[in-house]
Amino acid sequence: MANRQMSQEAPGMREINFDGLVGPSHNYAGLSLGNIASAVNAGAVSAPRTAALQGLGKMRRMLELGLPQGILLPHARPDADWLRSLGFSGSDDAVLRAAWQEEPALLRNAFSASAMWTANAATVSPAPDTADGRCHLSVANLSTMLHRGIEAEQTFRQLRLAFSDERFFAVHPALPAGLGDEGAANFMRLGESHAARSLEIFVHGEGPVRAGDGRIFPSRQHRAASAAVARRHGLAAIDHAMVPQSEIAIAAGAFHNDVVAVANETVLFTHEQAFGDRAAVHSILRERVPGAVIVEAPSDRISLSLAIRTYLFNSQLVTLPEGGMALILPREARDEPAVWSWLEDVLAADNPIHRLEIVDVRESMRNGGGPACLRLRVAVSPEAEAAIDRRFLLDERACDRIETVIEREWPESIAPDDLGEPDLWHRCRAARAALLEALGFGLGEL
Ligand code: SUG
Repeated sequence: MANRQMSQEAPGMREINFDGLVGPSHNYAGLSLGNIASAVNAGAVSAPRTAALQGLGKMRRMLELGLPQGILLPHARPDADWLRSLGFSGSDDAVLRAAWQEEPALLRNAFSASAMWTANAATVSPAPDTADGRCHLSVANLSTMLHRGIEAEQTFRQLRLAFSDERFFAVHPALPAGLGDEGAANFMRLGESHAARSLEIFVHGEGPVRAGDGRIFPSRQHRAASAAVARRHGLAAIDHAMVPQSEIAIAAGAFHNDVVAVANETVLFTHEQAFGDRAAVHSILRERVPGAVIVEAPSDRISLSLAIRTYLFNSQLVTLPEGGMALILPREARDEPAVWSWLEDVLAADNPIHRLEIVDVRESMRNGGGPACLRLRVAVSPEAEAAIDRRFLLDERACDRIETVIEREWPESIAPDDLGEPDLWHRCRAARAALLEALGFGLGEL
């Protein structure tokens, strides 16, 4: 480890997961090209209330494990202001009505609850890794997908509010749209501990990929975007690496790298075909991460398509307060015998993973978002943690308040044609307003 002798330690650091609460407008409009689950479920009837309760259940589980848990709030949807920027005018209802009549596809985009997948909200470089010793957050522009590109403005506002203390945090706005940036979904941090100066791995695609059947899969993270984020965050050359995503994985439906790999402290938990150059990734880890452990699923036991269908690698890999690591897996991974038996072998082997926790986030999964997609990781020192706006941090009481609002206000179901119904527009707006009030936010703040 000669290369990383300048290791900075920030004692007592811990990682907070900020989950996106599933918004009241959650629906299946099939908006994401290259995301197989989103395409397969297009036109299905969604269950926003169940979806939000499932997500909240995962947050409660993390608290039960003794881990800190944060929340990011649903964005205002349907987004009449965005439609106004596209030339519709009048009151919110007039704008939404005109969009539904003239360009229903635009209204569908303005309706998406996709801000729930906060792994895509930003890329986060914790303080030990950066030149100025602050935690840097770069809002993702998500510009490859129309519905996701709408998120950056409201995400920026929320992150600026949550992490407003500039002694500890620097929040950067989104990059220009030409540089596709999908945030932490194509990013991994590996080091001795959350507190140690660590290696940040940025994973990018290299142009659209054509699958064997002729389908085109976009690469959503551009190399130049990752490089810009690394520069803005003040990462030393030795502290970061740019590695290409595997085209085979993209063509199999891994539109983000966090569908096929996840890292935590010393451990990389990955599919054999996750990276364009597997050997290069292994040698980077060996050279730059002391004690790196690679837990890899061989393709002959877990095919890529099985990994993507079950979202095995979209689990959260977390360090438990008592030591060791747990995998927070989607129920789909439990239900597949081949996956479960490989996981049992992982538990029995010599590595820090010693606990498997199953969560049910099926409503999100049906749009291509597993447990890891639903959270943004921010590792902080105790002082920085104390500077975070408390309203974004959860305890059981806050979860109870949120649950009451979801039960009372979130629609039970949304069918495709409901998107044109004024009653649903009003309901979504009122539901979000009730949530903000319950958590002590003014409408104008967000
Ligand atoms: O961007 N799905 C999201 C899923 C994001 C998953 N995030 C991570 N892997 N980190 C996406 O493709 C579907 C919405 C729809 O089709 O209505 C959607 O946007």
